[in-house]
Amino acid sequence: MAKTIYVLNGPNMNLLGTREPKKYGRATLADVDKLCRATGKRFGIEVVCRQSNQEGVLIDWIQEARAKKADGIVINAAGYTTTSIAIMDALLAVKLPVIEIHITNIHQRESFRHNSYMSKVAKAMICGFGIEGYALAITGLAGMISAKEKR
Ligand code: DHK
Repeated sequence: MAKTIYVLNGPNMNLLGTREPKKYGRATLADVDKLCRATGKRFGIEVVCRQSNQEGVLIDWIQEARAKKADGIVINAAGYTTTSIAIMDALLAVKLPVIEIHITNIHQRESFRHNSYMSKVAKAMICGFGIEGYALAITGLAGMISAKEKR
């Protein structure tokens, strides 16, 4: 059966390309979505890309991923990473493999960015690779999904 994963981006990620380019680079969210779809295609996985500035909308999409029988989630919860117990609970509730991703190396930044609620429930976390991290996250998740299939 065809596989699907959701790639969810949180607040301000719609501003990629113009937002603090020294930290986040010049690539836009459209570039990220394109990279994600192309990476998924290499593994025969359809990638659903979504971005919202609102916590509840992100939670609805996490629940939708489960309802639509998606195989996993890649999430950059951005500013909600360090605050949202509600997003963490949604990820726990849907019982899908989750990969957390950040464009920057959050551990080299301010200490308030270090404590990630997503890391508490994610299978793995990638940070500091720029937007290439999304391709790495999808590649890793694709490996997990196919390993699970073989079990
Ligand atoms: C993006 C954000 O918006 C910040 O709030 C995080 C993350 C870091 C990133 O590197 O992709 O702290």
